[in-house]
Amino acid sequence: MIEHSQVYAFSFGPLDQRPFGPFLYLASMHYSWDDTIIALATAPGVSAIGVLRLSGKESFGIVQRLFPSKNLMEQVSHTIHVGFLRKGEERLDEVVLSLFKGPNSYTGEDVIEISCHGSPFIQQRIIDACVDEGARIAKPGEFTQRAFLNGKLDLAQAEAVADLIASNTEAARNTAMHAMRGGFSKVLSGLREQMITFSALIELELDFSQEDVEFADRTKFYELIRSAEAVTAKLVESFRLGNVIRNGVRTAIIGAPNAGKSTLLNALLNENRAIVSEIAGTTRDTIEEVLNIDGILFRLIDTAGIREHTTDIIEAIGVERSLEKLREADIVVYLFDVNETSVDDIRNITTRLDREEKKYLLVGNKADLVDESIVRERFAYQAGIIFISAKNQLHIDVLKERLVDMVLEGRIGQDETIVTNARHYHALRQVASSLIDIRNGLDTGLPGDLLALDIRRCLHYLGEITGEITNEDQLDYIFSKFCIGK
Ligand SMILES: Nc1nc2c(ncn2[C@@H]2O[C@H](COP(=O)(O)OP(=O)(O)OP(=O)(O)O)[C@@H](O)[C@H]2O)c(=O)[nH]1
Ligand SMILES: [Mg+2]
Repeated sequence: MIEHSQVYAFSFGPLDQRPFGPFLYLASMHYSWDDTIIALATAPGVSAIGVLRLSGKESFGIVQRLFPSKNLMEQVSHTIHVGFLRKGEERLDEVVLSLFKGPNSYTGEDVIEISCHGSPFIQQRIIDACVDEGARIAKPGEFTQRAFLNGKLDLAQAEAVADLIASNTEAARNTAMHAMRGGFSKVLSGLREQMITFSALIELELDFSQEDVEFADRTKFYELIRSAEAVTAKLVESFRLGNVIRNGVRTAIIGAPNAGKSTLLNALLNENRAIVSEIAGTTRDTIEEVLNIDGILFRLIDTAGIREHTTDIIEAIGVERSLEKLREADIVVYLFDVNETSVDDIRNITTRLDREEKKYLLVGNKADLVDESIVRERFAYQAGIIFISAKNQLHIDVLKERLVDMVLEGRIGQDETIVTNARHYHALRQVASSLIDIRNGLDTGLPGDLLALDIRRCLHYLGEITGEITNEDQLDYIFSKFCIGK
């Protein structure tokens, strides 16, 4: 079904020595498909307008047969045209056509977008008519897959398109947008190019192995590997933040019974979500709610108050769950009643949280019942405690700010490259480990041919991220997770 006009094999050393099996090594290519695909590009359901998109060789031919009032092939690319779509005598709808002639289109092929009325019935009639004329319903992500295969986007950028569509917070949108514009790819392809240069020189040495020459300057290469390791480590580390941006920050509110955890949850959400009472042990099960603060999604978890010795079985189960939530949390908000808590209690708690290697915030509640300055003085040894009154909504904004700071740690500039994609993360970890092997190889004076093998492994995984090296199954899998019409 696919016919490719130019495919260049791209590898280092003889093709039969390629170490990673049946991969497509892509350098520069242009695909053209026999079939023309169609899908609804806007959300299904009733709306003001809906957009249908066609891509492929026959786009113009298919729409032309339904749109008799103008000769579409004679029109200039990137223009719009109003008229009726007809099937035989029947008028399907009055529509606006946007014409994009390849290669200057999203997919690189001839593309037509049909803006029609937003009735699912009309949209289906138009899709059926196009299918009758020879179009095929697109698979999920197929438009973007074609864009990728035509070199319009690299794989990391294409995946960012999916992230962008799925993003539901400001922070998620920013990272996806940055990746889509190629921020991530730029870092990696820069690295890859430098590695390729060295790799080529080392491969060249192999051809002259009898003569004992060194073309590749080992000291320079060593420097390159060092800086590559630093870049990769930063990217790998950014995944934790990336993950959090995509999926939300798990924030567990932990503390003794009656500390005011449920009251705090309600104050943060600004609604009466959890039951509050003066009876210790009110919350038995955990309650989860999401909250967007400054574009970051927090998954707030209210837990059962933790006390060491409880005779109530249900409460004991609740406590067990709280401890579990504590272990799973990205951030722990440790809430305590300033009137009931001693300095020693706080010391014990911080030792425990430090031991669990948890990020935590210490929050002293019920500050309304005492003179705040006295309390501040009492806990002065422990920096960074936030004093609030959950009940009176006092300093809740300070707590929110601190939560955001804690996630970002001042790191997220608009242009910061953050890895949000698990596939990239796993490939980057492989890159990191092969860089260590290369460095060790240089340290121990490993022969060129073995060094070359490690370098190839590293290049392979770098290329996997941007899609310079992919296999077809993997591509199908990646694009199948897109929505239809994209
Ligand atoms: N004065 C004052 N009372 C508060 C404050 N926050 C909570 N309370 C009261 O403290 C009591 C316990 O509050 P909850 O929110 O149910 O406490 P909890 O930590 O969820 O308790 P458990 O679910 O039993 O672990 C209630 O009577 C609240 O009204 C506060 O800031 N000031
Ligand atoms: Mg509670």
